Amino acid sequence: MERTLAIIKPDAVGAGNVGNILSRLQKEGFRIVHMKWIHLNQAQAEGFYQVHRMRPFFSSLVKFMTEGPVVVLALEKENAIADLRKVMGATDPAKAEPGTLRRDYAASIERNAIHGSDSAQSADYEIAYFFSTIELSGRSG
Ligand code: FUP
Repeated sequence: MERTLAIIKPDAVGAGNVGNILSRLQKEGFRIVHMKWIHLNQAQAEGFYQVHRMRPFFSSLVKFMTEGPVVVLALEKENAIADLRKVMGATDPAKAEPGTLRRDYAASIERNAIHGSDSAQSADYEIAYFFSTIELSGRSG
């Protein structure tokens, strides 16, 4: 079993698509291990996207990620990391395959509905970024 971190982004939360996205993830076989509703502040969003801090879109991305609440999920499944990326679709929804979450729910490369970890190392880092020791040591692990 593998774990990955997903974030239902402010555009999808604001549009009322949390239920649809959770339902789709569960239909695809992901088990929700941890879940959190949070409205990130600027420092928290900047910290999460620190690998992109030198990119031209960084400040706009941080502004978007703090415009409203997000739903953060630790998901478990065999091949969770690659499979979530497949269900999400390409970063740019115009290039995302039909039936992917970004094709169905995203508006642009920035307002793209959902985040998913891109590697095992990112998944470990990102799960620990959002979930505390008490959550990660509970009975769901
Ligand atoms: P992804 O892993 O598919 O989320 O995409 P990236 O890691 O390449 O980018 C991370 C986030 O940066 C994207 F979700 C949206 C944002 N981004 C932009 O806003 N503009 C860009 O040109 C590229 C990425």
